[in-house]
Amino acid sequence: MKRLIAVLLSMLLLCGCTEKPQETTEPPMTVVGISQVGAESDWRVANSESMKAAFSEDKGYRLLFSDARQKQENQITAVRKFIQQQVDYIVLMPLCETGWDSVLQEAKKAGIPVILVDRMADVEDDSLYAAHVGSDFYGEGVSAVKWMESRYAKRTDSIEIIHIQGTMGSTAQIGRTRALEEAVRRHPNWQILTCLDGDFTQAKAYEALGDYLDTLPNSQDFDVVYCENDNEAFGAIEALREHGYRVGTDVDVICFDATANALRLCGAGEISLVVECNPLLGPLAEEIVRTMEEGEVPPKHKYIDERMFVQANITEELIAGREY
Ligand code: GZL
Ligand code: ZN
Repeated sequence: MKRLIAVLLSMLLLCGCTEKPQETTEPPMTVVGISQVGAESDWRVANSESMKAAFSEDKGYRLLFSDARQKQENQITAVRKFIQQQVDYIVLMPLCETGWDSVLQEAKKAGIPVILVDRMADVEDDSLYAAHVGSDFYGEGVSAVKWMESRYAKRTDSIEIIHIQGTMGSTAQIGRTRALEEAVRRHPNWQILTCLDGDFTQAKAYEALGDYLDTLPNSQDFDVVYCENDNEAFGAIEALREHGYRVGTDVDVICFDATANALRLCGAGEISLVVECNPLLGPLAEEIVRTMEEGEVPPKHKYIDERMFVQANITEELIAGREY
């Protein structure tokens, strides 16, 4: 009899049917589709890293990440793919402001909330996105021209400015350009010598400024190169040097983002002013998703605080202490 019980027990143990079946207690993953502009600048690389860290698996997210290589049509294709994949949320860093209405209508029809990060999308109906988190690009430009006003306050001769713009039609370019153009209208002795398209990249800024400097009579003086991001400043400095200009002495280079390399060049006196544009937007975007997961309504717009740097307030410790 004992043997029978022993055999029965071992059979029970073997089929494991003595334990309760393991219920999977993990909540389902939240699937997030992210459409990123590209990898055109140090800022963009830091922004991508921040987004990937915020929407990580251990926080309960399955992340679908698409790099559009700076083409809006690639972003639209990616958003359509996310809709087909029925993701829970779409996070879009829009390359430029226009051209989003129809694809965001499709997302709305599919019941998928869209969160705009960094730049803005200019849509007829702002119910096409649930929330936006980014920078006040016009405010960044105003900070830069305020610094120029104090720097050149005593000058009565003309202040010649070379303007290298970022990706045309992007909110960052629109805001930073508007601030400069308004200031030039305010100051009769300020003059924009030329406006070049740097597309937020080092290579384009180097090429565009180099070509322009080739057309100038030897050592024509000008006062400022207003670069709409750090990487354009890196390219501009190369071109200025190759044309015999002493950067920081003959000409002031101004830029936006405040990545580590730009801060180092500013600390060395090569870049005169760096206006911060914070790429660490991942946690703020994730907070929006979490708010919506909890059935709450997130604020429509959230702007991240930013500051300015000149050589006097830059130290190695400051640079070492920053996340990008
Ligand atoms: C600004 C961002 C801009 C950065 C550039 O928030 O959109 O795009 O200033 C980046 O470096 O390419
Ligand atoms: Zn001058």
